[in-house]
Amino acid sequence: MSDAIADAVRRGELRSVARLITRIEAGDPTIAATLRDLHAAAGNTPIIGITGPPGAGKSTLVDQMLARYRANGERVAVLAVDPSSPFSGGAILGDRVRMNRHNTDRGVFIRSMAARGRLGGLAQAAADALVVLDAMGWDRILVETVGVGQNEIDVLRHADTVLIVQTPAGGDTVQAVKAGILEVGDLFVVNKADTGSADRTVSALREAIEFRTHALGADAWHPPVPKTAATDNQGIAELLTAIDAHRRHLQDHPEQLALRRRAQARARVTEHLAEILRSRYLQPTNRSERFEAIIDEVVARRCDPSSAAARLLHD
Ligand SMILES: Nc1nc2c(ncn2[C@@H]2O[C@H](COP(=O)(O)OP(=O)(O)O)[C@@H](O)[C@H]2O)c(=O)[nH]1
Ligand SMILES: [Mg+2]
Repeated sequence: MSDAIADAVRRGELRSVARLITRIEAGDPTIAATLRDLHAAAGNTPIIGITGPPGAGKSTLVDQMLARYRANGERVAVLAVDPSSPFSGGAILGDRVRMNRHNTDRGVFIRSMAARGRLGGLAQAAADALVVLDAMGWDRILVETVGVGQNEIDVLRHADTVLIVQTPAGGDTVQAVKAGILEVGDLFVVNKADTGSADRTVSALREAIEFRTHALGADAWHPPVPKTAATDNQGIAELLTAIDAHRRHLQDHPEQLALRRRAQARARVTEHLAEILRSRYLQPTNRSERFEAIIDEVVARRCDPSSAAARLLHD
C-alpha cells in the first residue's frame, strides 16, 4: 500500500509538501514510510547546488536563473539552506523577499530550511527535502547554501552540478581553496563582475582549477569560470549554457554520473548509520545504564575509548 502523504506530494499538493518538509526539519520519525516511497520515485530531476560566502550574490543569481528557466517554460523548485541560523531569519528571510516576484507563480516553489536541532543535522534534513522535491517531478531543483563549511559540502553532495559563487573582492579565492571547496565545484561563478577586477579573480580560479584537474584523465570535466553581474542580469544566459554543458558531460560519461550517485548513496547511508548510533547512545534520554557503566570505566582508565565503543557496538 502506498503512503497517503507520498501520494499527495507526487500529485504536487504544495501544502502537503510544505508540511512534510517541516516534519523533516523537526526530525519526525513517523514519516519514514513517506520518505521510503518518495525515494523510490526520485532520481530524475537535475539538482543544481549553489554555494559561496554570504553576500556573494547567490540569491540574486538564483532569482535571475529562475526568471530564465521560467521564461523557457520550466518548472523550478528552490531550497535555501542556512546552516548558520537556528531559525528561518536573517539572510533567508531577505532571500524570500528578494525572490518575491516569483511568489504567485505556480511553476515555482521556494522553501527555506534552517537548523532546528535535528540530531543528524541540517545536511541530512536538506537531503530528505531534496528527495521530496525530486519525486514531485520539477524540471529543475536549485539548492542554495550559505558559506563554505563542511555542512554545506554535505548538502552539495546531493547536487548533480555544483556552482561555487565568488566575487572579485580579493581573499576569497585563497579561502575557497583552503576550505577544500575546489574539489566539489563544477562551475566557479565570478559574480559582481561589474565591481572591478573580475578578470584577476577568474585567472586565479582558472589556475587553481587547472592545478587540480591537469592530472585527471582526458574524460575529466574542466570547471568553467563564468562571469556574472546578477543585479544587472548580465552573463546569466552563459551561466545556464555552462550548467547544461556539465549535465551533458555527465550524460556522455555515465560512469562519472554513476560514481557521483554512488557517493551520494554512500554518504546518505553513512549519515543514517551515524544518526542511529547517536540516538542510541548520545541523547540524554537514551543513556542506558550499560552505556554509563562503560563511560565510568573510561573515566577510571580501566578501558580506553576505542575499546569502549567496540564493546558497545558488539553488545
Ligand atoms: N554590484 C553588484 N551587486 C550584487 C550583484 N549580485 C548581488 N549583488 C548585491 O549583493 C548583495 C548580496 O546579495 P545576495 O544575493 O543576498 O547574496 P547571497 O548572500 O550570496 O545570497 C545584495 O545587496 C545584492 O543586491 C552583482 O552582480 N553586482
Ligand atoms: Mg542568499
